[in-house]
Amino acid sequence: MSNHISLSRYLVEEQRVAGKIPAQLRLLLEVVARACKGISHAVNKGALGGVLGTAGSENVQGEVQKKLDIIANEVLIEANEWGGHLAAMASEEMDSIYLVPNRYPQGEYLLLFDPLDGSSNIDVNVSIGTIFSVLKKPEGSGGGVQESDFLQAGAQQVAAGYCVYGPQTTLVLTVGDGVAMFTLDREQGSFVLTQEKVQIPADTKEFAINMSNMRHWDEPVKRYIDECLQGKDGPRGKDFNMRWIASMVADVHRILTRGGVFMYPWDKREPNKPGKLRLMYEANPMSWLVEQAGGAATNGKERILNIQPTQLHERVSVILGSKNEVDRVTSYHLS
Ligand code: P6P
Repeated sequence: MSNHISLSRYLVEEQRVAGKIPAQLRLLLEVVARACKGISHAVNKGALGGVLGTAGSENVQGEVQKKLDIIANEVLIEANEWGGHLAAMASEEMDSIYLVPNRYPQGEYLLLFDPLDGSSNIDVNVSIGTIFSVLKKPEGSGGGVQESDFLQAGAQQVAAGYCVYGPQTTLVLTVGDGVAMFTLDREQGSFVLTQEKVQIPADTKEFAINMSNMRHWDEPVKRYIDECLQGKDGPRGKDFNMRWIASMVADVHRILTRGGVFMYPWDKREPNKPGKLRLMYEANPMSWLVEQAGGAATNGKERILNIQPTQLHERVSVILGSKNEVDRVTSYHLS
């Protein structure tokens, strides 16, 4: 019998022993994990399941939707709407918020998600993932939930995580008590604790950025990357490695596992947009995970978790990972 701790037992102990989460939040996280198992199953079928390719539609971001984007979104909605722990949901794939239907009990939590991040990698069999963030419905918001109820700074999250669908299916979660990783045991059909109290090294020799955008970057980012590229003969005095998977979940998972700095900064291609990545359901959950693992996350100028959102699908510049590197890049922006 494995001596591994199941996700369920971990969450019960976070509720009972650590007093970190109430029962309703524990139930919500169990349901999200179950939905991720269902998405993993669909993803793993690939061409055999007829789930590859585009759906012939666009999302609110104006991006072509893949069939699996829509499948993953539907799995999350259907799994979470009836349990009584949620008041509403928001998704990268839906223009507006999704209110829990009146035929189901209403809960006190708001669930936000990118149902399948990195979907440009689906058809080429590269790791993708689901990112989720949990907020509490504001007090006194009465029966109805408005989009404005979702517009809370990332520091207000009560749970955040992702599930990466790669060689392993791994759920990574924080409820404010550090970061824990759970690997899907397909024989048992359950997530099993395989790492807890994850720590990101403060220093690194590995950066992640889409180098093809170099000519569009602002000067502080150009300076930082140029210094890395100069290697041990340059001001950093050491050689750097580069990775870019074009799947934030996979890049962040690597950073949580061995350190590194991930950057998707503002660039001149669309100067009126603060960045490419979405604040509410990509940057905020990933930033909380990274901070809970001892790392840092800024938009170049301020802590991402302090940003007060004004729109549900707003974008943000992201620099996150090993604290000393994030601090350096941020200092270049502020100098
Ligand atoms: P690019 C995926 O579409 C995503 O939102 C992130 O997961 C990823 O880090 C980034 O965009 C990749 O962007 O411009 O390199 O394709």
